[in-house]
Amino acid sequence: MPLSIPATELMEPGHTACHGCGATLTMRYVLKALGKNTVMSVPASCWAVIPGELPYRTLDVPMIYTPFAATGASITGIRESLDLQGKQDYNVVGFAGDGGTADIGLQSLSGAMERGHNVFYIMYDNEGYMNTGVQRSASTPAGAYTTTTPVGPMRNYKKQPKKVVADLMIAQGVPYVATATVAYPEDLIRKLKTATEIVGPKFIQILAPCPTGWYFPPEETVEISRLAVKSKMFPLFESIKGKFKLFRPGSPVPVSEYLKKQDRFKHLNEAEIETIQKSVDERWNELVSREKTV
Ligand SMILES: Cc1ncc(C[n+]2csc(CCOP(=O)(O)OP(=O)(O)O)c2C)c(N)n1
Ligand code: SF4
Repeated sequence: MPLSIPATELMEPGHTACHGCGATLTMRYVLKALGKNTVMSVPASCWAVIPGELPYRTLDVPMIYTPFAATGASITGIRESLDLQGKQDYNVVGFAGDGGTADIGLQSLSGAMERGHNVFYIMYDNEGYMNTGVQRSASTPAGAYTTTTPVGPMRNYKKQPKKVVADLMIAQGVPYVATATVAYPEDLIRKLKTATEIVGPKFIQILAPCPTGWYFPPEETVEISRLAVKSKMFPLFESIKGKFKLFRPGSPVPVSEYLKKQDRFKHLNEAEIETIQKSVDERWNELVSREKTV
């Protein structure tokens, strides 16, 4: 059977990620889409560890480690320097976790996008600071247990809603903004390829389930990322020069189907799940109306 995604592998075996790591699959698919003329800038995160140490690095593309807050600044510098050398055919990619994007790198990201550089920024969204022990980020969804939102007698789980960086980027007028997830590699790769055709800044937020921090068995990564879309917890959309398109899952499921697969939500009672369902429905309706108004 012919493959529906590029056969090229630019990620070698032997990485140091946990079994079933969605962030690792994300990198693999991103490189399949962008090809070998790609330069990666990675801040402090799981991905600063996953490729391993020289000379055993598992990526077949150049990669620079950048300070946690500086991914946006670093990709614009790399872009400028490649352009000066006449190397316009290189893709310059910031590849950062949600902590490094929604929280600590947001100013640098926003600046890079505002200056209009021809760069990609990929946010792999594992919804927490996983590399340092599963702390909450602004991108952690409401209801989740993390080590900084513990669920003891105080039921002090994450109470604030997820900050959706893709929404911020659309509001800022970034010409290409999309969400994707590893359960739909064809969609993910198509979005990256569409983005390649746009000269200017591109921002893609990719849901990357983390068995270690979401507390589920490693073989369920793809199923859980599919349920994130079907339950509308993580809607897939695309905004091309302001034109907004929403993907409608064929057989939607209630959020409980998604939540019950992950022990980070196991403390939630029925009323709390109902509250999450309501906020998911409200956001979905808002996205549907956004599609109609642009
Ligand atoms: C300025 C700074 N603060 C804190 C750290 C420690 N640190 C390293 S990785 C990390 C978590 C990164 O979280 P995220 O960006 O979500 O990526 P993930 O670990 O989930 O892949 C932290 C806090 C650091 N390296 N630099
Ligand atoms: S902690 Fe999560 S994101 Fe980090 S390597 Fe393990 S599975 Fe991947």
